Amino acid sequence: MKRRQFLKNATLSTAGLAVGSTLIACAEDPKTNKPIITNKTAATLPIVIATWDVKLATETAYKVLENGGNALDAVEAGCKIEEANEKGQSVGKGGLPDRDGNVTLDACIMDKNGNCGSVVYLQNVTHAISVARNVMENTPHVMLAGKGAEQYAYELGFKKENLLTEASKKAWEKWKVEAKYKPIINIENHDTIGMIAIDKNGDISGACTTSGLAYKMGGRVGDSPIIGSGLFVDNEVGGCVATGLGEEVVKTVGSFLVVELMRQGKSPQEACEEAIGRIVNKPNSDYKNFQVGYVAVNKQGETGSFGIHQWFSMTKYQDGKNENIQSKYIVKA
Ligand code: SD4
Repeated sequence: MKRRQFLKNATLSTAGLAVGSTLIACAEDPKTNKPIITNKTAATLPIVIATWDVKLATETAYKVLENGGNALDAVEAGCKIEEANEKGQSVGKGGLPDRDGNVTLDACIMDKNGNCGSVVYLQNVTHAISVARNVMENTPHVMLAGKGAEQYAYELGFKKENLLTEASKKAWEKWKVEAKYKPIINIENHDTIGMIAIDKNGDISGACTTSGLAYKMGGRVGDSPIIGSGLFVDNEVGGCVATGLGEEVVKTVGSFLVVELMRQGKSPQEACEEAIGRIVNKPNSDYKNFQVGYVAVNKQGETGSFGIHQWFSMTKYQDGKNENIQSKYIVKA
């Protein structure tokens, strides 16, 4: 494509542009108001990244994108896979309950235009992420909680289900024998799904869904449904999602922080590392006893991930390749 023709096609904003299925970095020169093509990274679109080893979820999302679907449809479809997976004990059906035996879900979603929707403390409905999307698209609100969120889900036609599976009930009963209330994430076994996708147009959306911290206090809400903490997307910069001990993510507004650091020029990897640094470098941080992990992607299609503990990973689907990648970390297993 000739440069003049490219400029004609380009939007005059600070943005990455998809040309065919390849992304070219593009920013506006403040003096001339003309786009500068930096060609920093020619990443192939589409891209899907997610927290933990969730290859079926990333594959599902990637297929949506390959078939011409947008990033928002992709992240919703991907997250639904884990919500329906009864074996995953941190998301949707089969999630571990709070200390009273109630499974309560938190989820949020964000689109390329900066719109967002969220549900907190949702019970008896598996697909919290789809309810969150409906809050975003079909209500004047951003967040619905508890009974109100559940009632809204039934109005939309979602069916009432018992989310406490036999396996999760057994695990809770075993926990009750000692019933030690430790607000520390079970670092060996958690798989909240957070996902960011960039579609063929170069547009970014993200989603995050969880049953939260196992055996939490009734009413406890973590980072996952809080825009800016569990998830943040800025279509001009990139997106980030968090997993791990939500309280620590909320205290540092983690995902927003990562995106803002990318806006200032940090790579996704550097931004994730700095955001984890803000947690572990606090005076008296107990970070050896909890996990927090971030995955991020920027508008140029570069990705990064970082966790406090070794057992954090990112799943990435790009160029037809679906891989689970061990994240860099601070504390060795
Ligand atoms: C929370 N961040 O509720 C969630 C838990 C989590 O994998 O990520 N589990 O704090």
